[in-house]
Amino acid sequence: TLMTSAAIMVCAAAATAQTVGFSQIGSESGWRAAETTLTRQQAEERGIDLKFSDAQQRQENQIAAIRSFVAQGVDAILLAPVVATGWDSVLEEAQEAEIPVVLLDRQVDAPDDLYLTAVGSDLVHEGEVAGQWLVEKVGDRECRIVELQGTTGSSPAIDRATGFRNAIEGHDNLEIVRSQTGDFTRTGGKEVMESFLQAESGNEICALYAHNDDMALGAIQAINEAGLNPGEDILIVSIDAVPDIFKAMAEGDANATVELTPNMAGPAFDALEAYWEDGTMPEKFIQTESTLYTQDDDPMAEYEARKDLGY
Ligand code: GZL
Repeated sequence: TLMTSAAIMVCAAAATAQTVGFSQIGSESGWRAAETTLTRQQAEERGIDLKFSDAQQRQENQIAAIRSFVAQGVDAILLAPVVATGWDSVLEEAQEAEIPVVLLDRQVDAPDDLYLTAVGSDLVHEGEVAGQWLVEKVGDRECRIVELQGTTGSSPAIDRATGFRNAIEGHDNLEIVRSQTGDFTRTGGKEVMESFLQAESGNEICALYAHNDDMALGAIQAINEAGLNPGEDILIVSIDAVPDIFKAMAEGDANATVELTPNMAGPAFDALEAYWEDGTMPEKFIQTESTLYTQDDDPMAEYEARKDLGY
């Protein structure tokens, strides 16, 4: 049968469509789900054929996915690395196959010639912004802080801990009295906050610093169930700016969040398209912004602006 000219054009376009393998960590948080949604949308808009792999938080699954993408001969690989170490050999395999790798939202402890570029925020700065907000909020008041850390060994957990400690250094009235990973999940945040409340019963907890909003939202549930008032008795500061943290702010249950854009794929695909076009080499680190939002910033308007973005 005769193919229409449009069908022929589509075939031609498909013949030149780039194929990109995406090794995603999983769906541990609302932010992670939004990153996946936006990556799929960006690929669709740009005519990129995206091969998606969900590692369910396991590095070995990410390494297997990268090997599979290399075997398929994809044109590029996106990697959101669950932890910072253990990537050198698989990245060398991609390099030998001349397949560019772009890191999304987390960093790796590996030579930077093993990836084309890394798109992400300044994770230390995010922790500093969160800590600075608390310093200003409490003034000279004694403030015993509990901390819900991200996934152990991940660059956000390491760097957000560092940044927050940088900010409170020299303010002896602020002290981190408990710190434990909640693995970036609501369940983890709730369970660890319950243990903090039990361990600290009789002692005042002035604030919670959570490395992401999902752990903060789980902790808010635990604080309410303990008969305390989140956002009042215990100040809550976290990172991501997912829609539900703004709803919590509007209800007086949370106080501040540091925004992390879920659109890492836009800058990643821009860099890849330039590289595919004429070998343009991007900066090694493409930094996204970190903006503080508090209860004073019309939280329900921020909720409305984000609620349909795929969180
Ligand atoms: C940070 C990113 C973190 C988010 C969490 O860059 O890797 O992973 O802050 C997510 O919500 O789990």
